[in-house]
Parts: sequence; structure tokens; C-alpha cells
Amino acid sequence: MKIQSAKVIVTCPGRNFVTLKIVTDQGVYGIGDATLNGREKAVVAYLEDHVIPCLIGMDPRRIEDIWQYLYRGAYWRRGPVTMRAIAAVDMALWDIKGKMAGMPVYDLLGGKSRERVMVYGHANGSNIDETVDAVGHYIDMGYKAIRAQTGVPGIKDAYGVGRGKLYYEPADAALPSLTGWDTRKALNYVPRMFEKLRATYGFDHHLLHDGHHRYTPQEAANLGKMLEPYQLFWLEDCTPAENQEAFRLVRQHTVTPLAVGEIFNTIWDAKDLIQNQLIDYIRATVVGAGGLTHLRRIADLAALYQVRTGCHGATDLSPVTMGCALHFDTWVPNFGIQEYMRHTEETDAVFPHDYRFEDGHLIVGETAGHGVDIDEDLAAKYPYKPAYLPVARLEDGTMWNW
Ligand code: CS2
Ligand code: MG
Repeated sequence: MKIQSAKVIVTCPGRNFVTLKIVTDQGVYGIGDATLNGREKAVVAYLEDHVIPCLIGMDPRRIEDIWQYLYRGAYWRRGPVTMRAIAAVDMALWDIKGKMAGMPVYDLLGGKSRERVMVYGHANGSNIDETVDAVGHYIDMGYKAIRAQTGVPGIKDAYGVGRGKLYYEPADAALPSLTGWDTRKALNYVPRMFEKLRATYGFDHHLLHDGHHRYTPQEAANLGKMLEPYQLFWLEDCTPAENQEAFRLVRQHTVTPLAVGEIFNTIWDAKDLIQNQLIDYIRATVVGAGGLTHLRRIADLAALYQVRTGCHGATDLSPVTMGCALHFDTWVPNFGIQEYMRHTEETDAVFPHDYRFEDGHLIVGETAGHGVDIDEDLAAKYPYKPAYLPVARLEDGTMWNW
């Protein structure tokens, strides 16, 4: 059996997605997500110019060997572009293997550890009262876990406030839009939101918050401490994680659970955080961290230290990644939670899939492979449209973390 051809499909049904399609000499194909929000074209070139020529003629059954070939063979290892290209190949090969075996990918990984997967949605508003209403909307939709993000008075376009009830798409302009930040204003406001949320809805639902890399370790520790009375499921990306040691300072001062890793691309980004139990949830994803082959290595390391998975699942991760993530989530023993930002109807039409939402959970499909396809004719109707993530500056103009 050989890889006969492969191609990259770029489509923009409301936002850009990059998909790799690999076809074998027996006519079986598999697809993988390679979307890197704001840098999509870099991964397209990496795949088309540097990966696909190497794949032709390889045996698609040799998932691990191809992974090692692409990782070690790059020489310049790691990074979001390389690891997303490898992830797309990996997802497509697991899809092919499932189709050849007549089995859903979760069965290839080791079978079900659960029947359904708890997810969390994104409630947000321009102020506390709007966000409290939005959380109520998600509770009414049956969510057991809800992320709450609010605008902050005096901060221009604070992170996480979308323009609609269900969809939040941060890549909002052909060149990066400028947003503001002020930690003191945020620290004075965010805890009040959670106080109001718990006073309004009680403690029956999981509440989550995303710090989105905005705080220094001391500020993150302060926020974590202030949030303790509201028993969050997690505080995410409380401080930039390039320096994994920074989380030790946060950990020393608060028992608010910590989650990090949506921007991680290999196990090396998380190794010290996990081994020193500085976090409670690892957010690495199938698309961001080299595919199922590598993500399950991260999960297995995490399991040794009672760290659970909490895969990132924003709109810029395509339904292909969501499908693969659900097979992973259904299998992984140390599952925590799955982020589920719904895609637009146009996106769901381009990427037909068999997973479904029910009572605050996602249920993986039983189709052989990962259960997601791409309608190429429909995809062709949505040409690439440049879109960048915003940048953030402090009030004095200092460049900050968006
Ligand atoms: C966010 C993302 O969902 C999250 O936790 O951090 O929405 C993130 O901002 C986007 O994926 C960036 O493309
Ligand atoms: Mg996040």
C-alpha cells in the first residue's frame, strides 16, 4: 500500500481552514487539519513544498515511522508551523487506518473510556451583567461547564468578548487590530464577575476563565487567590508559559486549578509543568501538538502526575480537529474536559461530521476513521481571506500579550 497523492485545501467558510487530503493507491483517503490562525499560508507552503513530495510512495500504514521521519527529518525541530504540518499528516493517516480497519479511531487507540465527553462553551459579554446573562443562556442549552469572559470598563476590546451569542472569532481583520489591556482594572473586575455568577447560579455548574497570557506570575497568583471562593474548574493561561518555572510561583499561592497549553506544540513545552505538578490540565491539541501520535504521549506523561487533559477547541481548530479530539477524549483515561466553540453553519456544511452535542456533552461518532469529511466543491466556494489575530498594548503603549 502506498501514498499515491496528497493536496492542501484552503477554504474560508466564515474563517480560514487548511486541510490536508492524502489518497492511497487503493483509493482510500484521509484528511487532517493544519490550520494555524493568522499564519495559515505558512503551513500551506510547508506542506506543499516540504512534506507532500516526501510522502508520495510511503506506506500510509506506518503512522509512527512517518511521524518520526517528519519530526527528525526536519532537523529544525518543533514550532507551530512544523508541528501543525505533522499533525495534519498524522490525522489523515489515522483516518485512513480506521477506514482500512473498519473501525472508529477511538477503537484503534484502545477503545472507549467513556460514552460521552463533557464540554465547555464560551459565555461572554461587554460587562458583568451581560456575561451573567450569557452564562444563563449556556445553562439553558444544557452546558455543565461554561467559560466566562467579560469586557472590563476602561479596557478597549478586552480579550474574549465576541460579537454574537454563540460564536467568538478573534481573527477579525486583514491586519492585526489593536486592543488594550490594564491588569489592575482586570484584577479589580474579573473576581466581581465570578462573585455575581456564583450568587446568581450557585455552584452546580463548572465555571472557567481564560487569563490569555495577560498576567505576570505574581498577578496571576493574586487572581488565582481572589477566585478561590468561586471554586473555578480552572484558570487558563494565567501567565506566559515559555518559562514553565513561572507556574511554581503561582502554584505556591493558590489552589485555583491551573490549565495551560493551547499554544504548545510538543511534549517539551509541558514536560516540567507536568512533572512538577505545576498545572492540573494540559490544553495541547491534536492539531497543535503533532497529531494523535504525539498528543497521546503528552497525555500518558500527564497521567503519571494526575494531570488531566483539557484540549483547546476554539473556532480556529477545524471540525477535523474536533472530530479527532473526540476520538482522543473518548479513549484517554485521564480526560478532564473538551473546549467546544461551535463552528458556523457554513463551516459545518464544508466539513460534514458524525459527532453531536447532547446535554452538555459531545458524543463521538461510530464511522470508521475520525468521522469528518470535506466537501471539496463547497470548500472551493470560500476562497482564503487574510485575517489576523489582534495585538494588545498597555495604556502607555507598551506591547503586551494578546
Ligand atoms: C482561546 C482561543 O479558546 C481559547 O481558550 O485562547 O480562542 C484563542 O484565543 C484562539 O484559539 C486563538 O486563535
Ligand atoms: Mg485559551
